[in-house]
Amino acid sequence: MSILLASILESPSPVKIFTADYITSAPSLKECPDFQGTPEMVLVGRSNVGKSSFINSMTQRKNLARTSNTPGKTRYINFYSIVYGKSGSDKLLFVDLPGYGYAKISKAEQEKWRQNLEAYLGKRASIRLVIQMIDGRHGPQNNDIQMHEWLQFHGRRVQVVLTKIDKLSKNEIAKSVAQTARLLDTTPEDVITYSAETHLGRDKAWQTLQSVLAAPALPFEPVAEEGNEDEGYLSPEAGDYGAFPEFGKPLQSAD
Ligand SMILES: Nc1nc2c(ncn2[C@@H]2O[C@H](COP(=O)(O)OP(=O)(O)OP(=O)(O)O)[C@@H](O)[C@H]2O)c(=O)[nH]1
Ligand SMILES: [Mg+2]
Repeated sequence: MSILLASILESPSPVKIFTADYITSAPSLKECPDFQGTPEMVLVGRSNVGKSSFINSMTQRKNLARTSNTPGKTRYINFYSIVYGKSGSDKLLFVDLPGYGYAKISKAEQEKWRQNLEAYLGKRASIRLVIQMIDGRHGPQNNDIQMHEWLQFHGRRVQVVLTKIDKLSKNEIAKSVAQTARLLDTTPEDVITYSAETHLGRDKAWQTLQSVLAAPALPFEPVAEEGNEDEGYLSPEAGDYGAFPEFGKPLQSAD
């Protein structure tokens, strides 16, 4: 086999996107439409980490999701419908969430968002994967670790993505991956490094989404109402993981 042919076979061609459309924004779980089981791929992470930019990069659209230098741009639970694949028969939803760790909103609003997102992430049956985004320059912060543990404890499949790696050297990327794997108790191979500027990591991210969709969904039990100790949600064993990250918590380094 020629070297050229071998390299073409090895590097997958970018996933073909047929349509990528904004569908709706829901203020809370109750207002989220029923998409008849269409799998939801949910973006979580601190404010300004690059969640909306990731959606634009993955869908090869410049302005599908609203991005901004000002943290706190994304409000509500935003649904984007994507039709992709060889023949355009595959469909998924990207769900863009407000970022946590943004201190400049009122206490009341922070608490409202914490409750809305906890309910959505804890109870929505059609979530197939939570894509947890972490700024590659800073590594996981305490609220990222808290979110990671909460998601895993509640039976969510989680894919960690390190963002903004175009701002890092190769050496810095390797260090950031190692630190992330250590703090989130995963392996470096399981961490995707991504740049929404250069689209580095896009093929790997799509491969991951496709293999998640090809695998059976994890068995899912919606979390019980907050504060209902009879349901086990706030049982003593759950204590360490029962706390959902606060929205306005000041950023702290975990390392
Ligand atoms: N250099 C670089 N900049 C990025 C990357 N991803 C996002 N940004 C920039 O980071 C800023 C925040 O990006 P957003 O995608 O709006 O972040 P977000 O996580 O959706 O933020 P919130 O909606 O506030 O939670 C914007 O100025 C983006 O252009 C990246 O991979 N590389
Ligand atoms: Mg956003």
